Amino acid sequence: MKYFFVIMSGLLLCFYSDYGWSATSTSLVWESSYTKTSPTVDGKMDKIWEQARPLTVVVREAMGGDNPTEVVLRALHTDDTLYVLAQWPDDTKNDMRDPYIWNEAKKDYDRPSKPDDQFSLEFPMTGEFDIRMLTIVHEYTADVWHWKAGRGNPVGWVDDKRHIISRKPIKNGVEYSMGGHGNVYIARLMDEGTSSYSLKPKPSSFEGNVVDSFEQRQPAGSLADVQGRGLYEGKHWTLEMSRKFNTGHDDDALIDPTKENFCAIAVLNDELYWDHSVSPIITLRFTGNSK
Ligand SMILES: [Ca+2]
Ligand SMILES: [Ca+2]
Ligand SMILES: [Ca+2]
Repeated sequence: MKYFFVIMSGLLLCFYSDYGWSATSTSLVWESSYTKTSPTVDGKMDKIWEQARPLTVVVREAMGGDNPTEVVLRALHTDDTLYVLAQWPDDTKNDMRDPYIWNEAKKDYDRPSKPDDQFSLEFPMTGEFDIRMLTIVHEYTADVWHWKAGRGNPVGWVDDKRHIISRKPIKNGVEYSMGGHGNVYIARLMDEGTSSYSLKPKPSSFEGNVVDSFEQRQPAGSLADVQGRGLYEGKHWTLEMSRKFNTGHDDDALIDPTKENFCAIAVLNDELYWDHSVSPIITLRFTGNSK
């Protein structure tokens, strides 16, 4: 399948290159504080989070750079695990993805596209990291922790994925035409294992006007590495996520607490696919390590 991005005008490419999103020019430093007491990953800000220094990061629409939104990040770590807390404003709580909607005239359910709120944290694995997936300049693979309010969230799991961005065709890659500037191939892969949700068959008779089309389950394998729970309160999402520095799975980035680690975040507020807001590259730095 080939997609054409009319919006990928020369103007937009100029905007990108002027914005200077490169790993060498990052000025955003996100400090993780060492803790012996782990926070509980439940979307509620534990007392222990007061030890973590907040960092405010502005995310903007990946296409066009509009709608600046402030996300407050905090990080804590134990000897082997990273905990992150993210808080961002959102006027609309969307915690159901593509539900079945009863159609009274048809006496049947429809399943129109309806987004759920999402957040992602990405770490580079190989190549030249860039938060923009639609890039003809950089090729890279990133580890992506992709939280979805309507899918893994009810059971406290985050989709653990990889994004592979290449200028050459790749397995499971979708080809994108960059409006005369060449092509880019993007694969968005789930880690090995079992995801925390699956598609539920359409109900054969009336079960309510809106019925969730996903059911949750216990994940397994490399898809059971990132825990996360978001809570919506006062027109904000508060999300806690955790993952071991080293999962032991080769489809995950290794986080080294003795070094600076590059990362970036993205927010999807009632948006689908390419509509999302991204941050500049952030430097995650670990302080107070006990060993
Ligand atoms: Ca908590
Ligand atoms: Ca929303
Ligand atoms: Ca994994």
